[in-house]
Amino acid sequence: MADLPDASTCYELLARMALIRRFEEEAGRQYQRAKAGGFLHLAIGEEATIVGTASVMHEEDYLIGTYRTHGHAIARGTEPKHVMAELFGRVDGTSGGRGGSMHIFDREHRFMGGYGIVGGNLPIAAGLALASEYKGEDAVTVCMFGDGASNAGNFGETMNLAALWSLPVLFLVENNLYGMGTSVERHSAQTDLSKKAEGYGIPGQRIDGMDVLAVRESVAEGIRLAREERKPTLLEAFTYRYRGHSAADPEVYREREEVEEWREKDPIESFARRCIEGDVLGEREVQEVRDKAEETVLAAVEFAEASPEPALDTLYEGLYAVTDTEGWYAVDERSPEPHRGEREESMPAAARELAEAGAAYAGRPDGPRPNPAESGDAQEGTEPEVAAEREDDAAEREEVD
Ligand SMILES: Cc1ncc(C[n+]2csc(CCOP(=O)(O)OP(=O)(O)O)c2C)c(N)n1
Ligand SMILES: [Mg+2]
Repeated sequence: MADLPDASTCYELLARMALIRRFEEEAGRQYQRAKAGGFLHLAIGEEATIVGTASVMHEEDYLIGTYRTHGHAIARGTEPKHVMAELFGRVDGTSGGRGGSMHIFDREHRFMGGYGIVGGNLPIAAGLALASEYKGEDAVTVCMFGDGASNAGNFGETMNLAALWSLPVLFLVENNLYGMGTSVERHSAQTDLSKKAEGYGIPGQRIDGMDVLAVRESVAEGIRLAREERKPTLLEAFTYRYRGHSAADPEVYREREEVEEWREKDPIESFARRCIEGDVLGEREVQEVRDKAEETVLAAVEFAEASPEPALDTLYEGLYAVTDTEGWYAVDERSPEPHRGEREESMPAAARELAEAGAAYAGRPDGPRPNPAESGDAQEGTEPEVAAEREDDAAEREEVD
């Protein structure tokens, strides 16, 4: 077991964990009151993994996580009131109120999200590390993701490039034993997740994610290896979420006894006890930590309530869209223009023509194949023609109406 650090470090670790716990309990309550919209994934129980990791990162390092990251942002230094305002969809939220719970983002504190696609943050982490490399920065990227995410295809792609290019990155699996309602034994052939990147040349280590000091020790070494030796590592931290996967989870996949067993290892209670028994903190200081957390969180709710909703005329701000293309934008090997079928909603005539051509072909497999490379509008559709076709379509729609 790692030795207790000095009193002020212990105080700070305990305070950060207690703040995140209280914040998330309140977030859950506000969600029930319909003050926070969208989805809500709480990491109650996982505070030691989160705080232990962030506490040994340098200011210039990057952290990227998943959709369960209110605590990660707070651990990185984001003010709780801005996270709460984001949950409330208000302008003072970390993403201007446009992202909500899954998209907390704070560039100033180098917290790079907040990512809703399972495993989607992995390649981004490699990209951040590559960017630091290009810029000659000393920064290390820490990428945290779930046990379920270790099955995503881009896990392998990311590990390969991270090792091949000697990127300054540390990967940390928050193994809370479940991907939604599916246990690790049922979702991963290799249940020792720390071994999952070995074949790519990335060594791994299993750690106790409920022990903030154990997490600190291993993460600090992983970060050192990344920073000084350009060697990525994969840490597997065993942790547990006491609440359901999201706010709506009947939790039929686990026994109450299992949750109770893990509650015995509560990362905050156990660390507070250790600090008191080790004579590093007193009962009074532990209570002070709780009181301060309460105060900060209640102030965060008040702040979020008072923050206005984004103005309606800013609805389209911050959106990326290819403005001269209808439908979604498609690029293929033929040409970069949009292709037939991709405008079907606004061009029913073109869509019908295409469908008829397909049906004709289906009936005559040996007959002439409609070839979009020759007959597609990328080749033949000049702008005026396309505009004329749209007008026809519009006229047709009016007739139907
Ligand atoms: C690519 C993708 N597939 C499926 C989902 C739906 N989904 C959301 S969370 C989740 C489970 C992920 O589990 P894990 O990686 O262990 O993270 P945890 O929720 O336990 O923190 C799934 C399958 C998604 N968001 N993205
Ligand atoms: Mg999980």
